[in-house]
Amino acid sequence: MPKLLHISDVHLDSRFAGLGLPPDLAAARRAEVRQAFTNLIGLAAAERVDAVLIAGDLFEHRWVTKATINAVREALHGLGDIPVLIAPGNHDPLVENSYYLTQEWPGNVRVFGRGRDGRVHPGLEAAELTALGLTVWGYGSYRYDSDEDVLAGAWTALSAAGGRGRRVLLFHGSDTTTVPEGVPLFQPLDPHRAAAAGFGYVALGHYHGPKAKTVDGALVVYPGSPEALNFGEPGDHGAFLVTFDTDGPFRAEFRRVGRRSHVTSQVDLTGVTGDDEALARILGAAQPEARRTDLFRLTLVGRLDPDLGLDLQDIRRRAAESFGFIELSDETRPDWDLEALGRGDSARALFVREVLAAIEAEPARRPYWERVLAAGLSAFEGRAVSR
Ligand SMILES: [Mn+2]
Repeated sequence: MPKLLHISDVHLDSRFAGLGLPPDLAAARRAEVRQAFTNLIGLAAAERVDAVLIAGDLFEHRWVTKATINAVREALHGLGDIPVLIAPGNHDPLVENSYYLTQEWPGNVRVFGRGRDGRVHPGLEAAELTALGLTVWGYGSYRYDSDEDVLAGAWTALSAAGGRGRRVLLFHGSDTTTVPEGVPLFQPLDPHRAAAAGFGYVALGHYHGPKAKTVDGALVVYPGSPEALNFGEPGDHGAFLVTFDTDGPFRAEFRRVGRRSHVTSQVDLTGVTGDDEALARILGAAQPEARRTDLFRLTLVGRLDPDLGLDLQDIRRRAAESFGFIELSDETRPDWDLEALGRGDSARALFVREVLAAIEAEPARRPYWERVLAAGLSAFEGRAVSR
């Protein structure tokens, strides 16, 4: 049974910026991304796939080194006669000095959008995989930003062309029926139109979480980044192995490749009696092996005895000894007895009643008013404000 490997969004040589990673960890993550790509090529060879589809953002054009590009070319060359089809995305677009254009690529590699003259020729192109009875239509992005419906003109011609059902679309863009929060819209694609144009498998890239769904009989898949790139990319990461019969539907099986997960969660400190117990709760957020490997962004929550006075700096320092990477933010709140504190004619009672009224009037700003309350009550008691 024919088999394909569908990869996307490897983001080789991503800087891992904006995460607050120490430089050596960011460098380790870049090496792990390179390793994830090597592992995927190894998977393609081990599974004896008939073709490899790369749906864009293979590398970050702005940061990728020549050494990385050479390693990629060598790895793809190592696949021998297994065809590798690449549809560049918005991080590795076919700009003038793109390595896709300036470098020789092995004979088994085809980059959609790169003409025989080594220049950009935008538009949807067909690659016939005759041995598989499959036509892969691909589009090479050549811009960093584009909210243009670049396939708009292609659908009618596609509907008229032969080979329905045994067609694959390889494309980097946004499935307009499910746009994840915070992901910029890039080359919008309506999967219903792709299904109507006869594509049985829609091999997408751009969204970084793995997703597979059936739309009007077409299997529409985002493999996601094989190694998670930030805290917006929780869960398992990898690629999809795709199989199909001559007449049957396409099937896609997820294979995990990513080494480290990004974990965002809360740790409830309600009821702790001191630093040691708080630390124990934080360590309890993950298994010891996961603490070493995965990256954690934990928020401390819950209501604490106002007299407890946790030493957060010390807790942070001790937690860091057990975690490979941990970010701790404190959203705990003192467990004041507000009803009692708000009774009477004291300035403090008046203050408490005013703040409670403000919270009631502006529930959306509750976190702000609770900080006001904590600061004010601490001041009334001559206590230092923690944070
Ligand atoms: Mn991407």
